[in-house]
Amino acid sequence: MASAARMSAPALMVTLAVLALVAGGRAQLQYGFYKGKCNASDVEAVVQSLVKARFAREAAIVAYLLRLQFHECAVNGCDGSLLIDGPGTEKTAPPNLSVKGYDLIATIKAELEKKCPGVVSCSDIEILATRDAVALAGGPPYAVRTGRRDRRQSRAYDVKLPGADYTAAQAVAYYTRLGMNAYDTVVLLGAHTVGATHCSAIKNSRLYGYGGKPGATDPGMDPATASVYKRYVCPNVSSSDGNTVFLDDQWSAVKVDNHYYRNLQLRRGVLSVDQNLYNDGSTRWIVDQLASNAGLFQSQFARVLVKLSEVNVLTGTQGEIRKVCSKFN
Ligand code: HEM
Ligand SMILES: *[C@@H]1O[C@H](CO)[C@@H](O)[C@H](O)[C@H]1NC(C)=O
Ligand SMILES: *[C@@H]1O[C@H](CO)[C@@H](O)[C@H](O)[C@H]1NC(C)=O
Ligand SMILES: CC(=O)N[C@H]1CO[C@H](CO)[C@@H](O)[C@@H]1O
Repeated sequence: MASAARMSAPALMVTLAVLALVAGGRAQLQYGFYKGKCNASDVEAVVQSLVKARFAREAAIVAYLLRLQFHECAVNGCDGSLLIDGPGTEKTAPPNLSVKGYDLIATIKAELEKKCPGVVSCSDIEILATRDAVALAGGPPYAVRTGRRDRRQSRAYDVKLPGADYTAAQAVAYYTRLGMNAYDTVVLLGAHTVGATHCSAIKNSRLYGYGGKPGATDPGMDPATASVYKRYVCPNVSSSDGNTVFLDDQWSAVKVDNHYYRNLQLRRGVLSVDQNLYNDGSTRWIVDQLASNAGLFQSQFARVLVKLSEVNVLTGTQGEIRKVCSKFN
């Protein structure tokens, strides 16, 4: 083929049109996909107003939605399959048992079905709602492309999510399969700037049985922090298993900021996987860079959330637009 530089303008346009047709075999996501498709309603504005109302009542919704987007997109792509109810669906897999926010997605869907039935996919609602919650929580505003469709399949045995005790190398390897690199991985884990876990996630592995040794505390945890956890938050009794442990400091638990990385520098990461990003020399520089530059974290966080939101999506005539997010049509 002649190079574009040597082509006449009409020849170039024909060439571009042919290329567009070839690419069009698989429909693409696009900005403002729903513009003009929902009668007089602005779909993105409807989503945003419902997220805003929920955020005002419960700011932790930002954590629920971020985790929901992660669990959705990491398993067969951002396809709404996490939302399906019933025996053996993705939702029933152990890591999903503590995912929350399904009710908000259902509320948004119901509202949009009233305005334009069968138009807006559940997978797009998940991505738009997360985007809106992140901005409300002080995170970066960012544009997302839409036009995702919902998969007609959801299987618990497809769910392979990373472990809380992963090394940095294991975490990076996990995200490499999703098209991410080490830098992206460290930025993605920055989602742990919001939300919480439970004592059961750290008692045995970090506070009372590190390395399989009874009574051992993870030496990689700042001793003062470990002692606060042991004394006040997660005492060594089984009744503390369900106690809340904020992944970032309590005051920052619903704020999307780079404080998480500063905590890692102080060896106050909560999950082993968090602290490992700093302990490992191959990712430590990324933690240091994000910790010292709040603006950089904001722009990078937006970038990786967009990247995550486009993993293995269905478009065009693939899948379906569900009527109810928890059920196939
Ligand atoms: C190696 C990767 C990751 C591991 C091992 C991991 C693990 C965990 C664990 C164990 C919890 C606590 C769950 C509980 O106790 O109920 C948690 C919570 C959370 N995760 Fe992750 N996670 C990872 C990556 C991500 C990513 C990529 C995101 C989002 C982009 C994310 C967002 C969240 C949020 C927001 C919470 C708090 C949820 C809440 O407060 O309800 N995580 N994660
Ligand atoms: C517009 O609203 C009406 C009434 O809800 C509905 O029947 C129709 O399908 C809507 N149009 C579109 C494009 O969704
Ligand atoms: C924690 O409790 C268990 C069971 O009661 C006990 O065997 C163990 O020694 C305790 N560990 C520490 C570090 O206190
Ligand atoms: C939040 C949620 O829907 N959790 C569900 C996960 O799966 C179990 C087992 O099917 C359900 O009981 C939970 O309600």
